[in-house]
Amino acid sequence: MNDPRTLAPGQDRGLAQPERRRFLRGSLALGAGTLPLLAGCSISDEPLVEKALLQTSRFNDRVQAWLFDPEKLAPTYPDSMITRPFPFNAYYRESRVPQVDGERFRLQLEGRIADQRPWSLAELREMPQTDQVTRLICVEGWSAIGKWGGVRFSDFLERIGADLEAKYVGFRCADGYYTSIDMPTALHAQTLLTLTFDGQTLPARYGFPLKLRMPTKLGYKNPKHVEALFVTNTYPGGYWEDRGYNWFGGS
Ligand SMILES: Nc1nc2c(c(=O)[nH]1)N[C@H]1C(S)=C(S)[C@@H](COP(=O)(O)O)O[C@H]1N2
Ligand SMILES: [Mo]
Repeated sequence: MNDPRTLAPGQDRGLAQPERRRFLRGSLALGAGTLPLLAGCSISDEPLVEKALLQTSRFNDRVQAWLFDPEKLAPTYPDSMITRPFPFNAYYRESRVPQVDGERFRLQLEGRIADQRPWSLAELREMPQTDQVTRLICVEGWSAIGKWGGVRFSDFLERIGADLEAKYVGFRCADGYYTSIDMPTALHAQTLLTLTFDGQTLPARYGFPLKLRMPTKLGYKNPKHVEALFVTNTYPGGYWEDRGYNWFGGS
């Protein structure tokens, strides 16, 4: 379902090629000093330039601080500041949110993970739970405060014998969405594999049955409807990341 090609015009908000190039060139101004690679190379040398700009774009991302300071905590808020109603966002409209059967659901584990036994929701609920009230920031220009609860992701990765020296954790979702994160963020104290929103079972629109919630990352890095995760050293990309958004995507 939710093949982007079947969406109404304008609904796939991916960056078209010219926009993407402009987006990447925007980082030239910021990164000129760090681009010796570009000296003597024509700006129309697209693949090389784009590759350099993409690297610069990543390097200059204002959130790179997180890469070097994994101990830093994102702000948390009192329950009274929770945004109600909390906004919904996806690459499709709310009526097309996937309906996942929680009884039959099993989280699939792949890649550099010692114990790849799939997990039921009941088993995940038996692990120690924690919740936090944090701000979700969407690149489309809105932010909202919500309360998510679940398993600390670092606890889960340790429990399943994930290779914590690996570079990436990738996610596949029930709606075809996918994304991936760096291991330091996966192990960050505020990164939660969430089962609840605002004290209730995660509603379908906010990602039932599982959403990976990271207050240190922009909205698009927080996958909803997670059905499989894998640990890898091969760059996995992401749905919006492959359409020009920064991979690191911190907030
Ligand atoms: N599976 C899936 N996860 C997703 C998305 C999506 O389209 N599908 N959109 C992302 C984006 S861009 C945002 S801003 C948040 C929105 O989460 P919310 O609906 O709980 O506000 O989900 C993120 N995770
Ligand atoms: Mo977003």
